[in-house]
Parts: sequence; C-alpha cells; structure tokens
Amino acid sequence: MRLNDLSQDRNVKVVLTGGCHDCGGRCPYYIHVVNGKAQRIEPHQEMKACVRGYGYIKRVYSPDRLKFPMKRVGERGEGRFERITWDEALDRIADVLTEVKKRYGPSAILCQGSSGSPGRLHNPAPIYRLFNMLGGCVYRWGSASAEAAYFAARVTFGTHATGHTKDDLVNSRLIILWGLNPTENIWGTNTSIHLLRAKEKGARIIYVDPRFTNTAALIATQWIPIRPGTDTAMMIAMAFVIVKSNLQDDHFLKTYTVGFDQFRDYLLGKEDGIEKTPRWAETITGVSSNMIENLAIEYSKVKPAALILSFAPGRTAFGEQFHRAGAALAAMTGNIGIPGGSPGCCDIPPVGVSPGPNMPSSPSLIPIGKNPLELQIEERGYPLSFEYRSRYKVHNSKLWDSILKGRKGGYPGDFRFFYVVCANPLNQIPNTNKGVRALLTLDFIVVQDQFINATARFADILLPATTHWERDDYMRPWLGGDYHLFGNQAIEPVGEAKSDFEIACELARRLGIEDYSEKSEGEWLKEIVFSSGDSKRDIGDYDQFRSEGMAKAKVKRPVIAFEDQIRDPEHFPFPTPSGKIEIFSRDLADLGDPRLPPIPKYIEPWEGPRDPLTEKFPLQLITFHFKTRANSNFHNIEWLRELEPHMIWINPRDAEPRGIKTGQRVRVFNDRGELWISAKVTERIMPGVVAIGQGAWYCPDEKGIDQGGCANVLTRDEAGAGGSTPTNTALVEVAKCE
Ligand SMILES: Nc1nc2c(c(=O)[nH]1)N[C@H]1C(S)=C(S)[C@@H](COP(=O)(O)OP(=O)(O)OC[C@H]3O[C@@H](n4cnc5c(=O)[nH]c(N)nc54)[C@H](O)[C@@H]3O)O[C@H]1N2
Ligand SMILES: Nc1nc2c(c(=O)[nH]1)N[C@H]1C(S)=C(S)[C@@H](COP(=O)(O)OP(=O)(O)OC[C@H]3O[C@@H](n4cnc5c(=O)[nH]c(N)nc54)[C@H](O)[C@@H]3O)O[C@H]1N2
Ligand code: SF4
Ligand SMILES: [Mo]
Repeated sequence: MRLNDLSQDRNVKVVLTGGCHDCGGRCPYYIHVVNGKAQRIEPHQEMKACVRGYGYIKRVYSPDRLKFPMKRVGERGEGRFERITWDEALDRIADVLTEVKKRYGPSAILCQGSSGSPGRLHNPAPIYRLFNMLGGCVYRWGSASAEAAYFAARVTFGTHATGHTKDDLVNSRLIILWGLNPTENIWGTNTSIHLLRAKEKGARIIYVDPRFTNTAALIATQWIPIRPGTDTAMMIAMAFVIVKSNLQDDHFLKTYTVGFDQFRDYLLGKEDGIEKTPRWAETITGVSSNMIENLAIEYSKVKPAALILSFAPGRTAFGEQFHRAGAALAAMTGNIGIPGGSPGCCDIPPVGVSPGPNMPSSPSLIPIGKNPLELQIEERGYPLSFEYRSRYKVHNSKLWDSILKGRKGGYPGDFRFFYVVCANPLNQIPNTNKGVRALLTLDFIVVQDQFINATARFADILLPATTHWERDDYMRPWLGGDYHLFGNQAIEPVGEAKSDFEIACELARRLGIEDYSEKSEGEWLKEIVFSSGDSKRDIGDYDQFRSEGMAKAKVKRPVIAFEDQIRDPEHFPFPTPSGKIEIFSRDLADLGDPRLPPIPKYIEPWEGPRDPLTEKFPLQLITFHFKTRANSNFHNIEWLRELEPHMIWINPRDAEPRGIKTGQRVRVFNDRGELWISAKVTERIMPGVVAIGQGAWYCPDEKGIDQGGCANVLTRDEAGAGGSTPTNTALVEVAKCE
C-alpha cells in the first residue's frame, strides 16, 4: 500500500524502483512517469530514502549526462571529446584490445571496476566476464571501504558476517557507535530510526569520532572526540581497565576464545614493559583517562551492550588492529551471540549481505569465470584472502604506482590499456596527482560511465551507461537487511545509453567471443534473483516480485551473528582453525609480519599525531563520506550542493592563528598535492584535526592545484598489510589563500 496514491490519473505510470549506488542504502521509492518522462518521486511508506534519493531525478536528467559514445579530440586529460557512433566506439576498442593483447599479452591490460552500481546484473561483472573469456587481465584487490574490517573478521571469527540486523538495536542497553554516523552517512536504510527506537527505550548511546556529527548531535548521549588513527590505543586501554578491575567474563573467554592470556600479557606490559593504562592511551588519543576508564567499566557492566564499529577508523594506517581490538573487547564482555550485543568487529549481519568471500546468502552476479592469468597461483593458507595471495591483482592503493613502475616495480604487468567501469579511480583512490602522471603514460583508456567524471576526462573512448531508472535490476540491502528490491525500469534510456550488460555483449561480439552469453538479459536477471538461499526462502513468484518491486525476508526476529556458536559450541564451532574466536591467531603468528601481530596491538601510525612530519604538516586530515554524495556520485547535482556546501572543517584553535574565517578560501597541502576549498570554522571538530568530505570532483587549474576539493589529492597511496586503504591517515597544513 502506498502512502500517497496519486496514480488515479491514467496518464501517470507509477513504478517502484530505487536510485541506489554505493550509497549505504537500498531504498525503494515510487517514480511517477508521464509521457515517458519521470516527473516526481514518491516516498516508500516504510523505507526512508535520503536526500540523494530525492535528487536522483536531477541526476538522471542532468545536462552533463554522458548520452552518446565519444572519442577524445584534445590532449589526454584536457577533457575535449567528440560524439561518435556506437559502432565506431566499439570497433575501435576491439581493434586496440586485440592489438595490445597480441603485442604485449593479457597482463598489459588493467581493468578497474568498482562499486558505482550495486545492481546484481549491471555492474562491472559483465566486463570481467568479457576479459576473462578474452584471455585475462589484471584486476585490483582490496575493498576501499572495509578491507581492514574484513581482514579482522576473517582472522578472528572466520567470516565477514559479524553483525546484527538493526532491528536488534532496541534490545541494547548501551550502544557505542565507534565512528558510525548513520544520520548523514547512510549505513543501511533506516538505521537511524532503529537507533532512535533504542534511545526511546532507554539505551545510552556513546559516539566516538573526531567530529561532532549530526548523529552525535541528534542521537548520542555522549560524544568522545578522539585523534584519528589512535582508536586502537583507546580500546587497548579499555581492555586494560577491564582486566585490572577483574571485570572480564572469564567463562565466556574460556569457553569460546583462544589467546586471551597472550593478550592480557600485552595489556599488562609483560611483553614490552609498557602497561597499557588509560594514561598511556590519553597521551596518544587525546581522550582523558577518566573517560576511557568510565567507558570501559560501563561497557563491562551494562549488558547487553552493542559495540558497533564503522569502517572509517579502519581506513587508517594499521586499521586492521582497530577491528581486531573491537572483537577482543566484545569477547571480554561476553556480548557476542546475544540479543542487544555485537561482536564488535565488522558490522555485517549474516543475512542478505553484500558480495564477498565468506558471506552467506550472497546472491551471485553474472558468472565471471576465472581469470586465465590466475590459474597458476600457489595456494597459501587461511586467513589471507585470495586477493592477498594473488600475483595478478594490484592493491587498490597501488594502482598508480603499478602503472608507473610495471614489472620492474614488482607489479604483475607493464600496462598499456586501461578499462574503467563503474569506477572513478582518479578521484577515489589515494594520491590523485600521481594518478594523473600514471594515466598520461598509458596507450589507451576506456571509461564506461554515466558521466564524464574526473577519470573519464583522461579517456580515449567514453561509453554511456544507463542509470537504474533505465533498466531492470535486482538489489539487496547494504550490509544485510530484511528485504529484496527489484529495480524496475521506469523510463527509456537517456540519449543512446546502453546497460552495462548490453555493452559487454556488443563488445564480445566484436572480439569474436561468440559464446559470451547463452542467456538474455532477462533470463540472467531471473537466475541471479534466485541464486541465494535468502531469495529462495523469501521470493515466491518472480513476476509478482517484479510487479510489487519488493519482497520482505521471511525472518521473524532480528538476526544475530554467532547465536548458534554461543548456544551450542559443541555442534557449532566458529569457522576458524581453532573453532573458537581467535584473540590470538596462530596463522598470523606464522606469517611473522610485525604489521599484523597475532594479538590486537596498537601500532604507532605513520603520519599520525606523533610523526615528526607534524613539524611541517601539523594537522591530521580525515576524509569522511558526505551527506549529499555517494562517493563521487551526485557531486554535480546543484540541488544537493546547495543543501550542504563542500568545505573543510577546522577548529577555531587551528583557524585563528592562521587568520582563517568561515567562508574564506584556504589552501590545504602536503608533499603530495594542494587543493583550495572554503573553510568552515567550527568547534564541531577537535583541534589538530581537519576534515574534507571525500568525493568532490578533482578539477585542477593550470598550475595543477585542485580547485574542486578532491580529498585524494592529499592522501597517501599506501596499502595496509591486511589490505586496507588508509584514506583517513594524512598530515596536511592549511593556510589562507593570498
Ligand atoms: N579519500 C577518500 N577516498 C575514498 C574514500 C574515503 O573515505 N576517503 N572512500 C572509498 C570508498 S568506501 C569507496 S566505496 C570508493 C568508491 O570508489 P569508486 O567506486 O571508484 O567511486 P564512485 O564515486 O562510487 O564512482 C563510481 C562511478 O560509477 C558510475 N556509475 C554509477 N552507476 C553506474 C552504472 O550502473 N554503470 C556504470 N558503468 N557506471 C556507473 C558513477 O557515475 C561514478 O562515476 O571510494 C573510496 N575513496
Ligand atoms: N551519505 C553517504 N553515505 C554513505 C556513503 C556516501 O558516500 N555518502 N558511502 C557508503 C560507503 S561506500 C561506505 S564504505 C560507507 C562508509 O562508512 P564509514 O566508513 O562509517 O563513513 P565515514 O563517513 O568515512 O566515517 C564515519 C565517521 O568516522 C569518522 N572518522 C574518520 N576517521 C576516524 C578515526 O580515525 N577514528 C574515529 N573514531 N572516527 C573517524 C568521520 O569523522 C565520520 O564522521 O558509507 C556508505 N554510506
Ligand atoms: S541511501 Fe542510497 S538508495 Fe537510499 S535514497 Fe539515499 S541514495 Fe538512494
Ligand atoms: Mo565504500
């Protein structure tokens, strides 16, 4: 039933769909279409769309939509293009690809697909399938979002699915949101509503973040500002307090975990002579020792308590330790596997989760097959991911370095050809200026997108892709959730845009891959819809699902990670080598990498608050996800820009000595680059820290200074040992523009 049924007018077609990107939600809404044109969006009665959702109409009909295939006419990167036909574009790509493969082999081809579209059919997978059938290519590895969390979850629990569905929040008496800001940065549709319900029921909500966000203001009972990248030190000190006060749950630790003794020795300083006291942590984190002590005691006494970690503090140097330490705390307090608790590691519930290894019930994508280049990989053991072991993948942070250095730098190929689909790497991967240098060295670049994004400006050929409203697709909620969404096509493709599947099919035909697809687009979609256990349970009739657009999961109560393991450990061991929660990991001990110790440890970060580089660049930069953008999507929508201007947050204590006032243009710089942006002088950010929302479009002037405010001009292209992309660790200086 719809809230506001205005569809009595027979000229209005009402379609249930969604404008989902990697935006944190998968929100259904109704579109009213008149004479083939979408006119307005009507909210769904239950699932609340965000501001970007309502701006989607402006995105679909944006004057800067890439509507036709184009070829470069100016110099590389100048951004001058000319319209060409689909035939011309696809023939050209096929010719160049064939030539590159013949002369240099498949390892000269680099393909960057990313999370631009969360649709299960239309996403980078059809292009991956194409390249794999063609003889392979080099891909990237390492989730830009959450590799640290995934790594810690695999090591500690043997799976990524270590969260609860959000309807369980009402069962918590204490909720600690560690860097989780769902009122702006959507973290599953309706998470904020569940938090409000929990608060109404009396839960205390603690919020740990260097910024006083809208979540801190609207939902939290207490805000704890902390220096970025030092969270692990605070958690370790909390664990110390719990041990010193003998408040740990010994029964839980003994029954379900291994390695607590080694961890306790580290806390007490038996290993390195340093007691991890709240005072020790205070000097590192900037959080007062009293606050640390109080929170530790509260967390160990008030049960059930949900310690919920976002990904952001894991996107720091040694961020893997943050998620490992969170899991250790949850185990010490026995909050795992119970209603209202949380395993404190990686907030993904074991239902309807996003794709990835060790995630139950993931619906599949179109099968991509195996990369022929990968066939000779040597097997190395758990817990390192397949990607970690791969010799034919380049880490997300190392993309530019790999293009610049090639085989001589230890990378898997000397790249000539770059195919970019559903991705905006120049903008979204660290060290944009290095990215520019890398893109200038390549022979040929194809970008398949809906807009001429920052990366696309460097392309030789641009291929226009349809948006969600212009094709059918199937979506599952972000990070688990209790429904299925059919994204119904509402309008005809804008201009000559084609779906990602269609583009791959047409390219395959030109490359002579006759057996690219044995099924039609519609047949694939139906197969994908029914590819998971969840959908077999929840979706009866396909046509009914399609016409209703949504199917609720037949799950009667909140889903709680590891409920079985805790209730019945004998029959349900944890999927780890020891069968228990691994506070100590033998595999990590065997690995012998000091950056990945076998127990969670605080490791002093590079470019942290105590790095000698602070003499030159004294401010810590964090680059948060922005309310009105989904990564770099939506940045060009005027409605949304007006709603929340793109500015650098700086504390008055840092702004005043620099003579900076709100609204003034400032230079933000380090050895990697410089951008200009307006200042927002505010006490909502702690001193010593500045923040720029990530995703603004890189827009260099003639001196190479970015006037668009793209945060990655300043971030460092370093890969975490467990695979994280540390975009929240960077030192900068800020000065007034003269
Ligand atoms: N500094 C900094 N950098 C970050 C982050 C950070 O916190 N700080 N966060 C990181 C995170 S978590 C992520 S997930 C990445 C995202 O990194 P990317 O996935 O590379 O970036 P997006 O901005 O999502 O860009 C995706 C592109 O896909 C296009 N697109 C959308 N839908 C479709 C479609 O259906 N078909 C095609 N062909 N194209 C489509 C969009 O127009 C857009 O240009 O960014 C990372 N970068
Ligand atoms: N509106 C909106 N929502 C989104 C997205 C978006 O682009 N826009 N992107 C989606 C995607 S792809 C992802 S991966 C998720 C990302 O989800 P998160 O990783 O949770 O998102 P962020 O906004 O980067 O960070 C959340 C908060 O952590 C704080 N923070 C940064 N560094 C640190 C630190 O070192 N310690 C602590 N304690 N806090 C820190 C930031 O100030 C911020 O308020 O969001 C999803 N939701
Ligand atoms: S969270 Fe995502 S799917 Fe939901 S309305 Fe916002 S942009 Fe659309
Ligand atoms: Mo992400």
